[in-house]
Amino acid sequence: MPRGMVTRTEGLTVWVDCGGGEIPCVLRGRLKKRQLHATSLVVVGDLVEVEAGPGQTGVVAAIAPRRSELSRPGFRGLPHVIAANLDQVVVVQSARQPAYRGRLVDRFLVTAARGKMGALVVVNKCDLEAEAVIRSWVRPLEDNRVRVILTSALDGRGLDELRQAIAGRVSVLAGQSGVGKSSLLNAMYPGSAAATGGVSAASGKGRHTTSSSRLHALPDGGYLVDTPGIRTLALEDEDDGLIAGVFPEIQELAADCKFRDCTHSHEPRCAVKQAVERGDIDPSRYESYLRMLKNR
Ligand SMILES: Nc1nc2c(ncn2[C@@H]2O[C@H](COP(=O)(O)OP(=O)(O)O)[C@@H](O)[C@H]2O)c(=O)[nH]1
Ligand SMILES: [Mg+2]
Ligand SMILES: [Zn+2]
Repeated sequence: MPRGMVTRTEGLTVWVDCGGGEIPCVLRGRLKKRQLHATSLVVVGDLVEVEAGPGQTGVVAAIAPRRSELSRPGFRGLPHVIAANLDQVVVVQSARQPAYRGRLVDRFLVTAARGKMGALVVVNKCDLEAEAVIRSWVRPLEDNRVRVILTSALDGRGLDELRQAIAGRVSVLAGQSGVGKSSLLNAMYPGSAAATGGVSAASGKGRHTTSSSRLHALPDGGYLVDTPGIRTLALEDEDDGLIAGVFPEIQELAADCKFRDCTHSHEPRCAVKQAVERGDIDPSRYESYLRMLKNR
C-alpha cells in the first residue's frame, strides 16, 4: 500500500502526495465517521496509507501516529491541530506593517515546545526598518539561544540563510496574516512548484491570501507548510514548564529567590526582579514572561 503525506484538506477531500504529485482522496468509511466528530483527524503533514479508489482518486485507509503537532485551542477547548509531523516552527514576524510583536514570538516558542518541535524566528520586511533597531528587538532571543534570521522578501536579504535552515526538514511558517509568509516562500523558490502551488499569480498587485494550510515539497528536499494567519495562541495550565524553558535566564535565577514557589511578580527578595532592576534581564522579556503566566 503506498504511503503519502497530506498536502492539504478541503472539506472531506484529502490531498495526498505519494511521490508523484497530489492525489485527491476520500477517507475510508470508518475514518470518515470519526472526521465528522474530530476536526483534526487528518491534517496537513499526516502520513497516510492510500488505496486506489475510482478514477484517479485514492482512499485513505490508515493514518500513522504523529511525532509532533502544531495546534491551537479550537471549538469547545478541543485542540485544533494545524499541521503534523513537523521538525520546526519558523515563527515569522515583520519589522513593520504589521509591527513586530515580541510577546507573540514568545508564545509561538512555547507552542513549538509543547508540540515537540524546534523553532527559529524570522523577522521579515527588514527593508522597512533600520537593522540596528531590529537587532535590538531580537537580541534577548539570540542571547537565549534562539536562532533569528532577518529577511526581506522584497530585496532578498536573508533568503539564502532561511533556505538553508529549512532544507531537508519539515517546517511550518507561522505568524499573523500579512507578515509575508507566502511572499517568503515565493521569493525563496521563484518559479518552482512550491511557489506556484498555494500562491497564485498576482492579480493586479497583492497575491491572494492563503485560506488554508498547505504543504509544499521543497526543491532542496524537505517540506514547508504555509499557513493562513495565526493571530493568537492560548496557553494551557500544563505549560508552566514549557514557559520556563523559553525563558532560561529567568529559570536560572529562580533558585536564588527567597521563596521556593516565587512567581517573580510581587514577592520580596526575588532574584529575578533584582536582576531586572540591575539590567541583567531584559525588561520586555520579564513582562512577557509574567503576562504569559497570568493570561493562560
Ligand atoms: N516591504 C516589504 N513588503 C513585503 C515583504 N514581504 C511581503 N511583503 C508584502 O506584505 C504583504 C503581505 O504579504 P503575504 O506574503 O501575503 O503575507 P502572509 O499573509 O504572511 O502570507 C504583501 O503586500 C507583500 O507584498 C518584504 O519583505 N518587504
Ligand atoms: Mg499567506
Ligand atoms: Zn522570584
